[in-house]
Amino acid sequence: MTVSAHQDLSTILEKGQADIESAQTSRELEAVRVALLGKQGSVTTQLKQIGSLPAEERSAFGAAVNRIRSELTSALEARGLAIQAEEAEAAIAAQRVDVTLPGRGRRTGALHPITRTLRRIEKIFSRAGFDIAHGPEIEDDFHNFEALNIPKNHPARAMHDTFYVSPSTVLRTHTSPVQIRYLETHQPPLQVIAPGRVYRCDSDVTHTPMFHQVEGLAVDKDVSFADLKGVLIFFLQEFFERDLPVRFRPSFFPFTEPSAEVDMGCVFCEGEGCRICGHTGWLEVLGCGMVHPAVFDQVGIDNEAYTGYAFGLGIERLAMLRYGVNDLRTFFENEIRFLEQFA
Ligand code: 2U9
Repeated sequence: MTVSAHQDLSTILEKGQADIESAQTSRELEAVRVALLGKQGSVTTQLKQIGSLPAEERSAFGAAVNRIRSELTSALEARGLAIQAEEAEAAIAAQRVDVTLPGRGRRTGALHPITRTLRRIEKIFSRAGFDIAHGPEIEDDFHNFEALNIPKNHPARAMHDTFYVSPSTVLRTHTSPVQIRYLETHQPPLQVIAPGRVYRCDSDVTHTPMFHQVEGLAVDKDVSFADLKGVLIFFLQEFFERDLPVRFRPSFFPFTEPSAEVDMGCVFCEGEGCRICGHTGWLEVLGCGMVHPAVFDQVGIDNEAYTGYAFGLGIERLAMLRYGVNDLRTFFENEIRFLEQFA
């Protein structure tokens, strides 16, 4: 073997080994392999030359080329394994889940303040022995007006700002018709509340065309105004969790006689007088009275044998007083920053 041929081979070996070591990825290593051992690779080229050498040199040269080929093959294999291990490790690291990272907070929903207030009211009256009744929001003239001692052309009809569906069908203006239906299907003694949506054609700072009421009714022999006072004072104490003064002012409703409006000591100033109670120290919270005998006549209850009391309250108003909300309309806007405060 000539000196130059020998130098060629050792250069190929050294450069090949250096290239193998500096390959960083499987791809780079494969490129090095092709450059050395591929069809046109430097080692392959040397092997192809064997035939053109003088016969006496062929054996030694062939053995030398084969030796560097096997050395380079081993080096490729070793580097290949190392790269595979590194790549596997990198893939695992890339997929690793950091279980110590804090979780992304989840926004929890909450009940609407009107729903919360309604449920609170229902719970208190349930404890006092009241049944809960529901009825249609589209009512006929009889159940919404006539049976409640509000005949046609009665001024109270105008007061109710009625939405008419047809001349004889309305969106109920109060939940009283639910109680009329209850009286048609139940015998006294009875105690019932009727919560739900009611509609009045009225819209300004203190009125929305839909709002929520709870009305109550108790009928038995010898039910008195004293019973009514007892139930309402109990309710207000439970609802506001305070022992504020309560007063009954004479009023008028077609369906009750006598009738009264109920005030309680202002929850904001405790009776001192503030902007919210109009500097009177009192807040109007309820209407009530003894069921008018004409109403009993309409549903076939003997008004000599039975008496009853009734009351009505607006849920929005009680929710505003309990949560300190100063604008009725915020309950209907579904502004998330408003609603989130009740979560
Ligand atoms: C029957 C007999 C009588 C229900 C009553 C009131 C007084 C009352 C208002 C409160 C605020 C309506 O939401 S509001 O504007 N209601 O003042 N409601 S007595 O009387 C009845 C109901 C049913 C059979």
